[in-house]
Amino acid sequence: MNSLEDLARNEIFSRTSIPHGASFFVRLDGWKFRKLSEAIGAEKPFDERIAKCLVHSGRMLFEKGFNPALLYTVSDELNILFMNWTPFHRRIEKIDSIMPSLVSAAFTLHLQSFFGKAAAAAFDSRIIIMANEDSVIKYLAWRQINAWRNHNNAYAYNLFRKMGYKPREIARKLKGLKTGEIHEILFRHGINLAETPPWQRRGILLYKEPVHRKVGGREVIRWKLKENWDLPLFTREEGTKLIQKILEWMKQRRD
Ligand SMILES: Nc1nc2c(ncn2[C@@H]2O[C@H](COP(=O)(O)OP(=O)(O)OP(=O)(O)O)[C@@H](O)[C@H]2O)c(=O)[nH]1
Ligand SMILES: [Mg+2]
Repeated sequence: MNSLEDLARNEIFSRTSIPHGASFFVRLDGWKFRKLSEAIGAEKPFDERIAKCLVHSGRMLFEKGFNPALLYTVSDELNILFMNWTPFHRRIEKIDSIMPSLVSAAFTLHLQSFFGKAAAAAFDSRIIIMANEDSVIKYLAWRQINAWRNHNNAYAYNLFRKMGYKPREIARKLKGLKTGEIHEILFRHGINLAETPPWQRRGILLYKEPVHRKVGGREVIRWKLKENWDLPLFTREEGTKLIQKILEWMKQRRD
C-alpha cells in the first residue's frame, strides 16, 4: 500500500494549466436555467432582473480582483476574457471551480433580492483558448449570433405556447421555420424582433473605461467599470472597433 503522503501524487490534474502567454475566455453557463426561471417566476421570454443578476455577479469578479479584460453576458452565460493578467497561475482546476462557484453564490444571493425567492443556482465552466485578438472578436461575434438566434426562438416559443401548442410541437415547428418566417409570424402578432430591448438581442458588455480627472492641477486617469447595455453588432465595424478600443485600454491599465 502507498504511504498516505503518496496520495497527493494522485491529484494528477492539479498541475494542468493554460499555456503561458495564451489569452482565454472562461464561459460560465447557467445550469438548467429554463427550470430555474420557471421556479422563480421570471418573465418570459426575458426578464431584466435575470440580466441584472448576471451583471451584478459579473461586476463582483472585477471587484474581487479577477481583473478580466472584458466580460460579455447574454441569456444565461458569462464570457470572461483574460489576457495579460490570469487568475490562479493559469491552473485549470482552480479557474473551473472557484469562478463558477463564486458566480453561483453571488447569482443566488441576487436572485433572492430581485425575486424574493430562495433558489440555488449553478453554473458550468469551460475554458476557450484564443489565438490572437482577431479570434477574441470572432468569439464574441459567435456568442452574439448564437444569442440572437436563441432570442428569436425564445420569442417564437413563447408566442406558440400562448397559442396553445405543446412544447414538442413547438420544437418541431421551429426546426422547420427559416429566420425570416419566424420574424414574419411574430410581426403579425405585434412583436418586432428588431425592436426588442438591445440587451436581449445583443447582450451586455462590462469593461473598464478611462475617466480623465484633474487632481492638484495634474491630469490623472481613473478606471471606471462600465456596463454597456446598448451594444453594436460585433460582426460590424462599430462592434469590432469597440472591442479593439477596450483591448487597447486594457493594455494601459495598471491593475
Ligand atoms: N423566463 C426566462 N427564462 C430565461 C431568461 N434567461 C434565460 N432563461 C432560460 O434559460 C435558458 C438558457 O438556455 P440553455 O442554457 O440552453 O438552457 P438551460 O435550461 O440552462 O440548460 P443547460 O445549460 O444545458 O443546463 C433559456 O432557454 C431560458 O429558458 C429570462 O430572462 N427569462
Ligand atoms: Mg444554461
